[in-house]
Amino acid sequence: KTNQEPSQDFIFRSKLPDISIPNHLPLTDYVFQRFSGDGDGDSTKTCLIDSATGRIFTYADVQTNFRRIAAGIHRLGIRHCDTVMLLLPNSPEFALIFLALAHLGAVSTTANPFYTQSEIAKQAKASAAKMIITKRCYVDKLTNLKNDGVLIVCVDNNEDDDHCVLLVAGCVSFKELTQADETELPKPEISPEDTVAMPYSSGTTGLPKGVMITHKGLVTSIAQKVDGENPNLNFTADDVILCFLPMFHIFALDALMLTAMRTGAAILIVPRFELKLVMELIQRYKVTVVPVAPPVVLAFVKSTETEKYDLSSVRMMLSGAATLKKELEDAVRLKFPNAIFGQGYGMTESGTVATSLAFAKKPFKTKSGACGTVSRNAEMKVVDTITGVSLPRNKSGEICIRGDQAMKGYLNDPEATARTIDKDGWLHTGDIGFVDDDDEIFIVDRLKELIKFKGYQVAPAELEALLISHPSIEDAAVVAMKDEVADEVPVAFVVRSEGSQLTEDDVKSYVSKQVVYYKRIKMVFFIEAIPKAASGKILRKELRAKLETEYPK
Ligand code: 4UV
Repeated sequence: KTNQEPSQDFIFRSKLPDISIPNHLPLTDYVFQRFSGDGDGDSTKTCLIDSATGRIFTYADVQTNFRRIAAGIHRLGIRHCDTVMLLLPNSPEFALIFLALAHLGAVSTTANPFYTQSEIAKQAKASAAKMIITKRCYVDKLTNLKNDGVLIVCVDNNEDDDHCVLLVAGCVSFKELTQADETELPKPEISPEDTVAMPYSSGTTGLPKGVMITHKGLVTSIAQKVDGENPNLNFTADDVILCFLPMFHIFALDALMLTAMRTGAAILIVPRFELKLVMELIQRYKVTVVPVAPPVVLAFVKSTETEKYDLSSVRMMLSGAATLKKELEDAVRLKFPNAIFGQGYGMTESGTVATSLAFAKKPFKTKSGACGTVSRNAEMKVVDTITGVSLPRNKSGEICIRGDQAMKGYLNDPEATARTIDKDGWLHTGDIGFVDDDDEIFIVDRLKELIKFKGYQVAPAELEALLISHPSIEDAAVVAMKDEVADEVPVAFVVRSEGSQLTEDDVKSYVSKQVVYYKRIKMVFFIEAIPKAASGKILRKELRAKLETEYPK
């Protein structure tokens, strides 16, 4: 319940009691704790299923493979605290290599394999990646990086191809790296404060930044969900958990992949979401847990074919990464009558902020539309966006979170870190919401400039930088426009240079050549000047209001 601390802060906590979290352990030791020594896990159980090929990796296979791959990567010169980019679609290789790098004490910077050459180069350079692990089909986008000395490793390489180092070739011949001897690997000295994962996120403002997530942070985040007598997220060793959400994003990486592994569940890996295929897989593998993002919920709700498949095995559906409308939540429940439906709410920087207590082993009654209740072993407060004063229940303000699960900071950006995590350790999410009388969180708006296209991040500052690099563009601002399918799409306000005849199509095609599909500008509005505050800050609220009044859809 709400505590009134001496500072008069209203602090919200989970209804579940705090637990002891072994966050001194390196990530892989913690995740596979039940499968080592006298642990109660059955190592012959399936851990990973590759839906594309039918390959299966047991818990024993996964551990042997990631240890060998770690030794192989070490042999190639990667050391403790070095950064390696994972540029892979959802696949067992993604999981094995992420675990191998964690085991080695190295850092995985995860990126979308659909990124363009320049998006990949920006992240690889900013993160100082020494190696990029990818597939042959993406190698063409890496030529410049290769010339700059970054080692490119392909998981599906052929022996006769010499422009890449051999890593994994199909399911049987785990070559060079998997043939490495794991006993060769010197025991890595991993500190709980070492970074293990570094996805990129624009956070509350500006360009994408490297989010330093530590071993301690991830262990805490996983434990908050699945450890304890009454786990908040009751995954079990009997579960088959579907993974089509992108593994490079924190939701699938943390709340799905690593969390599932801690519990001994099986993870059915799907390269990308395709409704029919997913329904077929649910039926074939008797999938029990389906983590989703709101556009997937919409696809299920709109489909006229759900009745053709036996979806009755699904007992849990967890949505996150973007706003889910109450009506949609109510509608999807009808399609999965045996499933509990609820939301998780998180942020790359914060770890999981909240998870529905409907998923607990001993569940609580929850409401449709709620984003869950704050995670155990963490604190939450809601602050007035102008005064910073903490607010009581049922009052909307900026959601702040504090706990060991949060990031260490942004790579090489102490200013952005200080803007996000204040001196008292509160991480400011940039989301507006409130906590109701039953401790449930409702997100009502976003203070930050971030745009979310189907849950994917689109940073306005990144697109604005691209736009003003065009010789015929004087100034530009990018804001979100509401969209039924994608939730939000980026649209641009553009000030043409004097005498320029630039058209909407010119602007769109200029941007689309340089960015992944979901960052493409959907509409362009030419205006005289971008409204700005005296500080030079774009007045986005004004532009959003303009969209609603002057350009209604
Ligand atoms: O940084 P990011 O792309 O991160 C995410 C993370 C999502 C989750 C969801 C459930 C989990 O258990 C978990 O560990 C991670 O999306 O974007 C963060 C922003 O996305 C919006 C909100 O604006 C965040 O600051 N967002 C995320 N989840 C929700 C949401 C939600 N359930 N409802 C509304 N907005």
